[in-house]
Amino acid sequence: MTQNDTIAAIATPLGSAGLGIIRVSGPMAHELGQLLFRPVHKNCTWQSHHLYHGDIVTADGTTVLDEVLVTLMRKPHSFTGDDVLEISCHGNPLILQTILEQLIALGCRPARPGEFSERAFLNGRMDLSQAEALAAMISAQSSKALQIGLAQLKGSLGRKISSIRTLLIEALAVIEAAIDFTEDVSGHETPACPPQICEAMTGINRLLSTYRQARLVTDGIQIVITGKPNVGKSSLLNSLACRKKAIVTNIPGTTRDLITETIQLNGLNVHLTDTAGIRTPMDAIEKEGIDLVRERLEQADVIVILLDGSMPLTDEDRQILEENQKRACRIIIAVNKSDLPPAWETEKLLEAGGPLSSIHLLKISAKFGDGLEALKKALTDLTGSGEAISDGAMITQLRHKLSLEKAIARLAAAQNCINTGQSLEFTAFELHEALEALDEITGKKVQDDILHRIFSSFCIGK
Ligand SMILES: Nc1nc2c(ncn2[C@@H]2O[C@H](COP(=O)(O)OP(=O)(O)OP(=O)(O)O)[C@@H](O)[C@H]2O)c(=O)[nH]1
Ligand SMILES: [Mg+2]
Repeated sequence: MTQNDTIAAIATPLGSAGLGIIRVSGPMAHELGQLLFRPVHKNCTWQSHHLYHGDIVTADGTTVLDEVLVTLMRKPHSFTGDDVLEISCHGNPLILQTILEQLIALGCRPARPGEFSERAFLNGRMDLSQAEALAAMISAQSSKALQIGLAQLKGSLGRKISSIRTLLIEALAVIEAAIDFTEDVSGHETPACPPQICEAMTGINRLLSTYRQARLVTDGIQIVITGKPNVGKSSLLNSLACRKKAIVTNIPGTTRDLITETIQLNGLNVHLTDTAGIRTPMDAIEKEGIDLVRERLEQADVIVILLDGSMPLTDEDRQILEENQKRACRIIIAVNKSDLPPAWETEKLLEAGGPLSSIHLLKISAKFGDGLEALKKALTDLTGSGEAISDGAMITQLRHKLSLEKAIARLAAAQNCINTGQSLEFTAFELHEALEALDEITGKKVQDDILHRIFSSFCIGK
């Protein structure tokens, strides 16, 4: 890849819209602007970051293509750090495509996916975690995911990594000074483990602990509704989704497949799954449906076990409760049909003790909506995903998680080297390796193929 060529791409989605933007980056940006743009006012001086009004014409200057606004952003104060020209035209794909073709005819190259961001990274305009945040923000599906992306874009993760890095450099300085000293003086004592190593490990562990929550925010929460037939699972899905998504009848065994619906709850995406009622299957189809439920329960972040409060509990109910005891930390028991006279005392359920005793227990009416607000609150409370995000230093990418785990392992090895009195060179080596693992996150040190993989997953024009 060379940064000496000039790249161009349509930066807005293809389709009819009020406006569309073409982005050009590279040394020819200014010249291309001069060649294709006819300003309305003759005093167009191409001052950086100024908006000019005029027409875009064909490369041979004979035909006007559109009336536009153009901006030149001179390096290094641009998104990519190179000269950038942005042409804001009318959002017709034909216009956008024709302007792009004129730019290419004059020597521009069509940009690859993510190439603008890649240049921004290579020019030091952002670190790799910020570039990744940008991509995450563009594809964010919920307001909370956007919030995390924005914080990371503002450099929250990069700053946190940088402060941990500083600790390791300090620790390394102590170890390297001790190495020099032992070379000069014999009969030395092994130094104590620099406290910065322990501090850095705490910081990394704190970041790692944000991963699960951040993934819930970015990917959404998987909620599975289970229970025996006819307790009202499909009615609950419909009520939460505010539409008739699943068939509801009074015939037990109505639902056989998994039925999914995504709703927004507290700024989060919540993926609800309604399932076949669990009982001894009547036929092969029902058996298949029940097998699917068991599979889906394994992947659920939260399980809603629905019981029918208007009918006595049965062995089927008890079996479902028992089967899910091991998942007690992510269970909500909702006792449905609270609009009907109760057939048993709900609270008694928890008195038996055991893992279920600390569980969320709610009374609801899926049909009439009673208790659904409390249920929604319990759903987000249980995942901890409704909590406000403080300084935004969270990790959302598996790549970051793996690098942090690598760093922790290296630091543990460094501690072990010191504690077991091994040569200090080994400790220094482990600290260097930990630093490299951290540098993979911000991109200070990262292999080309990883870079390529990251940026090629971006959209064109970004
Ligand atoms: N009174 C009352 N009836 C309800 C309530 N929720 C569901 N029902 C009724 O219970 C029956 C079964 O409801 P469904 O939502 O189909 O139950 P399900 O658990 O999905 O049943 P399967 O798909 O067969 O497993 C229907 O007649 C519903 O109208 C409720 O809150 N109150
Ligand atoms: Mg159903």
